Amino acid sequence: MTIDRKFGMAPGGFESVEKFVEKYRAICEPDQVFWCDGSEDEKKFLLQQAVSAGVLEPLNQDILPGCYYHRSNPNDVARVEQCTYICTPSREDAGPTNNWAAPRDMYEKLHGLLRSSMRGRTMYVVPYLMGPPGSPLRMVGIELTDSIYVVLNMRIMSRMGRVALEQLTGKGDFNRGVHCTLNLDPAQRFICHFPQDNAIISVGSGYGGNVLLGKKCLALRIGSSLGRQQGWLAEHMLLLSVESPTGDKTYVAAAFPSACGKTNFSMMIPPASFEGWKVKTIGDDIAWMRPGKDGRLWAINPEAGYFGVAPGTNFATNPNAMRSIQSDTIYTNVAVTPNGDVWWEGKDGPVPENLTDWKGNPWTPQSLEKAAHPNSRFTAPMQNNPALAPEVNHPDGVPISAIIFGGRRATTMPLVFQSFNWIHGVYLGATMASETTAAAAGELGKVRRDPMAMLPFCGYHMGDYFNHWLNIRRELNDPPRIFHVNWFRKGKDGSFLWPGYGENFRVLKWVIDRCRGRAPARETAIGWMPRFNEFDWQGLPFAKSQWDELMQYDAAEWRRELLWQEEFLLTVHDRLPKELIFQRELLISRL
Ligand code: GTP
Ligand code: SPV
Ligand code: MN
Repeated sequence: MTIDRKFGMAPGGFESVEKFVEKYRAICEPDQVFWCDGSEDEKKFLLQQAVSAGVLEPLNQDILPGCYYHRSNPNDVARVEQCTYICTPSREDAGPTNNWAAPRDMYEKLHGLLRSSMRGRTMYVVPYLMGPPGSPLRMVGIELTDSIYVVLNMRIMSRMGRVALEQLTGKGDFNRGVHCTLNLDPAQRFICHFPQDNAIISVGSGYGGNVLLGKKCLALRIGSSLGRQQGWLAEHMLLLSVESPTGDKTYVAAAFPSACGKTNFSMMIPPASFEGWKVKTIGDDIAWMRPGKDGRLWAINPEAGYFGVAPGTNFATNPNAMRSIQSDTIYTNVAVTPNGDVWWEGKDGPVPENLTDWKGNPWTPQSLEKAAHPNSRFTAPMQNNPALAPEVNHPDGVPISAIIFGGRRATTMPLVFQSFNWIHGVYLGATMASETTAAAAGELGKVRRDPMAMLPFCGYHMGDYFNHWLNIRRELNDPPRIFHVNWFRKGKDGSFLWPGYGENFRVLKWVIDRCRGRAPARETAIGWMPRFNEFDWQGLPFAKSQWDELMQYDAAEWRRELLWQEEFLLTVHDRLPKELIFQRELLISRL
């Protein structure tokens, strides 16, 4: 069978795409080159191929129509920060928070690994568009990959195929991405970014953020670097709209680190007592934001699907996610039931008696290991989301009123507080910390600094990044208000003090009311805070004593926190904006 094919049309910039493909065809020497057009026929064909190659397993098509299952190599189930490199000409430009390698050395090493690497395999050419067609922020990427799983995921996560080629400008300014699975040897796993060439090369992995190059690699690492040069922001943020009973809409962006609640927050359903309030999803992971002509900050979601955490997802915590993953979804590393349904820890209903776990082994409730990997995921098209906001396709995006930063903190951080102003808000983002999760390989539950949830994703010097945030303020005459939240504070018995999920709407409503000048607050040393009786408690019995525990800031804990913050700020000290040092001094004197 021949699947060597190309498009009949020749949109602008097509020649440079061909040159790029030809360059890596010559290096990788695939048996064939397959140009993806994004059509339905092609999807059917690729699914068939993936199933016959054993890459995907069809799930029960009566329960989960169009859904497939994929199991990763157990050594390859999360992002790998230690193998991720920013290859700028000078080490200083990558900064102390990134691994760095000289571009020439890294190209040489990677091209060595890529040489003849696709013999006996197919090289797929995946043109993809990040952002709505016609958006001033949109970006085209071409990902070359030898993984059919990557192609089928990119098809969900981005606007893939013809639509992307049609957005080429003819200046050759598309992202050049190369992915090769190699033999999944962790010693030969490299996720490398070349911002000055708008290029990415990823080898030795087949998993999510390592290989779906439009997502973390382009939309955040390369994106943040381009954003700095061009005056916009690429952020690890969800985007949502809140519609009040009277019909006014407020748009909010929120940055929480990986596996800290973005997908859940972006799809939340307000508690029943909030009649007439609606929350709609614009994005669940990434936001590109630029100052508009009107002096407001406008945001788009560059993605077209959700690569979401499965464990903990159920009809009580996130009904909209559950409805989004009933059809045309790829499940990765969850457990499978004997009749071809999927299961994970924290799914609705009783624990099944017999499962095949994420490693392919038989599993029963007595098994000591988890049935689903803690970082098991679903890949679902955003069109499946019943709460999808129509604005998701607006080329200009939506004007943001509030930015929320939040981490996973068992102690220290209250449920919510508001910054005094933009610079103080940038300080809150810059000094954020969170417990590590299964989304990245490494130790779990360790508190680490994760500025603006961008520690693994900022493609340049973190000090320059903070400066860029401060500079953006100059382009705004109506800047978003900035808040800090923590859904994960624990009481003395180790359980969460706050119910979270849909109940987070109460916090969101306070945030929106603050932006609209409708809610009072108390000025404290750390920021503006709601009082117990100023919070909207309709439908939720919540004890004042629990609220006090949830909202308190303890002087001893904060002294320790400040020392930690300083430790981190010292690492980026050479390019740290002085404004942030002043903020720290102000905070100390207030405390
Ligand atoms: P990435 O896709 O890795 O960027 O993660 P994310 O930020 O989208 O996190 P997600 O919404 O998938 O949530 C991650 C985990 O946190 C899941 O297991 C959720 O069940 C849990 N979680 C989300 N929101 C809350 C909350 O409000 N309270 C509590 N206790 N847990 C939550
Ligand atoms: C994250 O880790 O923040 C994710 C999952 O959204 S991945 O795409 O693997 O980066
Ligand atoms: Mn994420």
